[in-house]
Amino acid sequence: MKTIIRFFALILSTSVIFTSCAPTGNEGSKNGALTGNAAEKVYVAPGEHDEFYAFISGGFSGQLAVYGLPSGRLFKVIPVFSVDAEKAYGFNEETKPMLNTSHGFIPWDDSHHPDISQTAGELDGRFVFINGNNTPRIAKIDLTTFETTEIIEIPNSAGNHSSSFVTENTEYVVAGTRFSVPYPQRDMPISEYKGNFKGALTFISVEPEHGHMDIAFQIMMPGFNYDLSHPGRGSSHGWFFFTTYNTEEANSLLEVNASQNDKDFIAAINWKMVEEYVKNGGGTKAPANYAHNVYNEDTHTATSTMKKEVVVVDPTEVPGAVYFMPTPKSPHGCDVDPSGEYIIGSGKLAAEITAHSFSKMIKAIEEKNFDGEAYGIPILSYEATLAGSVKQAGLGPLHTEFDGQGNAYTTFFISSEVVKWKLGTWEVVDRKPTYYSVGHLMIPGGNSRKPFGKYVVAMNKITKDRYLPTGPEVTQSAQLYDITGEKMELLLDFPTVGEPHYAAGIAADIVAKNSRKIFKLEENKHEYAISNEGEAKVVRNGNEVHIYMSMIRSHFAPDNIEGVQVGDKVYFHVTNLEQDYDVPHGISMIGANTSELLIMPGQTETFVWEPKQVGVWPFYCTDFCSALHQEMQGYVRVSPKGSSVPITYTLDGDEL
Ligand code: K7E
Ligand code: CUA
Repeated sequence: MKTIIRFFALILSTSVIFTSCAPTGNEGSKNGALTGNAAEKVYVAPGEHDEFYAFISGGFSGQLAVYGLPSGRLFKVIPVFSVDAEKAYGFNEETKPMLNTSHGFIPWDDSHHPDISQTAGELDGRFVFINGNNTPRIAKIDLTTFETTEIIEIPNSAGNHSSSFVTENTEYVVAGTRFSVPYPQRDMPISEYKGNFKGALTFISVEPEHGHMDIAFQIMMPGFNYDLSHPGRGSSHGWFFFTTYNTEEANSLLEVNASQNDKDFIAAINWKMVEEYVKNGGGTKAPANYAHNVYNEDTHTATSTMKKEVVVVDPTEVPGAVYFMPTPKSPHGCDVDPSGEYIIGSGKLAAEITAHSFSKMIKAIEEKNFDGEAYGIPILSYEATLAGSVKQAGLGPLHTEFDGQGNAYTTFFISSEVVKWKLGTWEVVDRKPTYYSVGHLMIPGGNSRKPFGKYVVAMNKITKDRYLPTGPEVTQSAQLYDITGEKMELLLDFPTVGEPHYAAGIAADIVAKNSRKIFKLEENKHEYAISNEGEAKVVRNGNEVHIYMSMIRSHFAPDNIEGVQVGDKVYFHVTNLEQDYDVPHGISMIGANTSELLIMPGQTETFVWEPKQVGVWPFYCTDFCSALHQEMQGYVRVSPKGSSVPITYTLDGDEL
């Protein structure tokens, strides 16, 4: 038995099987038999707009990238969990608090699963949420500015992977722990994992008007690994489903020791019941320490608050709220179809895809059709909840999406393909190769009651020979398929930034009309903002020098500054006075241990410069903003420490 598992583990962990093991009906050519008009279908003429936005996670880049579909054109990389010198995120004083955690300032994370906010089960296009795996966090991106405006750290959690999926009215965004950890965290032998570690499933409430996040409660589950999740919808709204692996609770050599059980579980959580329980005073207010970081659009500044308490719920104290559904072979993906009836579990080591039925699950609960329990949580009989399974679909199923027409599409990592099958009859309808080793796939609106259909995007781990080589490190990629016909059609390969895991897509017209063009100067409440050049000034306060600076085509005010000394901390507080669309200015200072600032019209940003050398040092605009952009520059005179040179500066050519 162990050798067989080892063999599977080896296949899983090593390279790609280039041609599909299953019958493909495809000639294994490099383009998957592109038909003549594929180019036409992805061609978006110069000046024309794409039909969909695709938000594709950056994986180990920690960011979220925005593409257009069907063109695959990259529009923006939104910095979320990692510093980004291009946008000064994590470098300027305003956004540094966004990356604060209980471990201090953390400049990076691993982001996997974006999900778009919903109203009544349909995408409303207000926010995108995304998880940071490594130092557990959930971020919210505002789709009027395409900027990260809130990050909340998740306590009692580790490898925040079964995250960040939203319920159908965005009541909650959910964060589930991949790694179980001691609860409360403490110094203890790792060998005592079993029975002592816990897996927190965290429900973060999202306030309807502004989307403000707050941890509502954490359910302390047995010490399994909680891998992925999706919300119920329609009839199953009010429930949330999480795949688990390592129900063996092994703590070493998991590739063997966590593959012993024939079935792991999908945990079904009746969150409405837990919500009610907490509302009535249930749960324990437990001490905790986690950061809640909020970016304020009026002050253009983020603040970080450390929170000290979280409501913790023991699932055995809320009978009827939590059940386990046995699911074969270390399931990874956990996907719910648009009707809410089918819950699909993809066993990484299984040859078939398992579909549970929500209505059968409810019946099994009513009839107490149990097959034992785990840590006091009832295990439902496998046969009682099983709706059906897709047999011999491929090797290594990972994730499933839906087109809203009764079809499901599942990725197979090992056999590198997307397989289309029918909900209810479980028959395979079509299969197309991916290049290569596909992870997630995405149909715009796939995690909602109303998918848009039309396209599926497959996101691949490996590209090998698909693009021009760029040394040992080659690009990751996405592939676009037309799914309007009975058979899928490969249309396009496009490179991605970082490793794409999941993505979220939405019709462009829902989002584009709300996109901000400028920030209004009169609404700028930044502590160091100025509203015209006359307010520009330089103020010394001990060894701190604060420069209140403005920028407009094509000069800075002030531009010449004297009286700065070695050892000073010089704060450049810079306001862009422009009120036109698409006229940012930048600023950078020689020897500054930070990035440039790229400042949008009406916005104020700050960087700190600590001059180390005496001399006269220039600064300049980094964004080619006008014909006289090269003239947009200035000087700072730096004198020795203790020098008697007074603070002076020039405004409009006059020295003050
Ligand atoms: Cu399958 Cu992190 Cu969603 Cu990647 S995970 S593939
Ligand atoms: Cu301002 Cu270039």
